[in-house]
Amino acid sequence: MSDYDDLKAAVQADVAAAADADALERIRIAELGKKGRITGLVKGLGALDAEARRAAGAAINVLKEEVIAALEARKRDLADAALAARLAAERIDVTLPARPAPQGAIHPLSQTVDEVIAIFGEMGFAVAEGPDIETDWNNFTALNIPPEHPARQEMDTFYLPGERNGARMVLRTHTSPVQVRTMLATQPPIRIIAPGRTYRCDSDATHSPMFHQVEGLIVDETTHMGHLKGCLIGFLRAFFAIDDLPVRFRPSYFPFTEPSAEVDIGCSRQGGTLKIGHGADWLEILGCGMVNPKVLANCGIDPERYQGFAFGVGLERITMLKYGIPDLRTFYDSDLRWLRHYGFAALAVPSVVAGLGQ
Ligand code: 2NL
Repeated sequence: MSDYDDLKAAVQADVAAAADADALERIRIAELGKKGRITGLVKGLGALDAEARRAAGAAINVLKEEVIAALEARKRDLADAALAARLAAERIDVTLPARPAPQGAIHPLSQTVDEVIAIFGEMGFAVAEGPDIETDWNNFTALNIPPEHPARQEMDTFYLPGERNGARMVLRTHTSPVQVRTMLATQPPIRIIAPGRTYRCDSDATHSPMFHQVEGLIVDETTHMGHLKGCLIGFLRAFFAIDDLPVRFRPSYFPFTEPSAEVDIGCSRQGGTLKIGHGADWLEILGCGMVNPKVLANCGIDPERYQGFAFGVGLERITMLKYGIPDLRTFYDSDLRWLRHYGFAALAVPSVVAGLGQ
């Protein structure tokens, strides 16, 4: 037993009741600070004789150590309790499903371009590209389209103001000028498709001033109309994924091809709904022909030695037919709900071998 047991018990009770680190610090100052109770006891030792001072000093030192130990133990307990409370409150449920990341989608027109490239790529066609702003010569003159031709009128073609290097500039009305550039730059054999944006001064429910086209061109020494027919029948059957799709070639006229043809696919319109692939009706789908020898000559290719075929397809039209998109104008609205509905998964890259769509 020591003379300080009561004091020790009182301090221990205070320590046990301290709710936080601040309360503990207040106790430390009250007991061990400069004016603290235990500090006062040490100061009082001087008044005692040597014998009593030694005994009391030892007892006060023991008391001091015990109070310090009690303060530190309580401090540790409070810190442990605070940590335990945080761990409980911030516990992560690792079994919850991950938050979905925002997903993009491939625009149906991009999907169609990729499919068309996959089909013609398999047949050995390379992809060629060129500028949207073209010379009047590349877009019209080289293609044997005379100055008085209706396509050249302001109401059909967007002409740019002024001239560039003495040439009148237009927004290309088809992607043929890409093929003209290819013929001017390289000698046959040529086997290319030219997908891209095209422009015509026309805007209603079925015409947009900006639209998309794929043109194709083969030039070689022995290319003939049989190649043209086999190539386009193969393309249409692969694109619409109908092995026995009926295809019909109808005589037509384009200044840049001779002979020229329009191509129809079999369909039915029974009950007011269009169904591709069977039935008694026909649906016009593209234009084609043997490249006019004048066009070859204009582009620096000897028409006595070389001949070829060309075709042009509207991409919006075949996309609407294949994927059942009823309104042309929705292609350019940038409506995310529309894109999520009609769009395609980014990783489902079309390939003829792995399957084109979806
Ligand atoms: C259509 C018709 C066609 C071509 C485009 C072409 C290009 C060159 C030479 C000859 Cl460089 N022809 N292109 C030929 C026939 C038809 O498009 O109705 N397209 C939607």
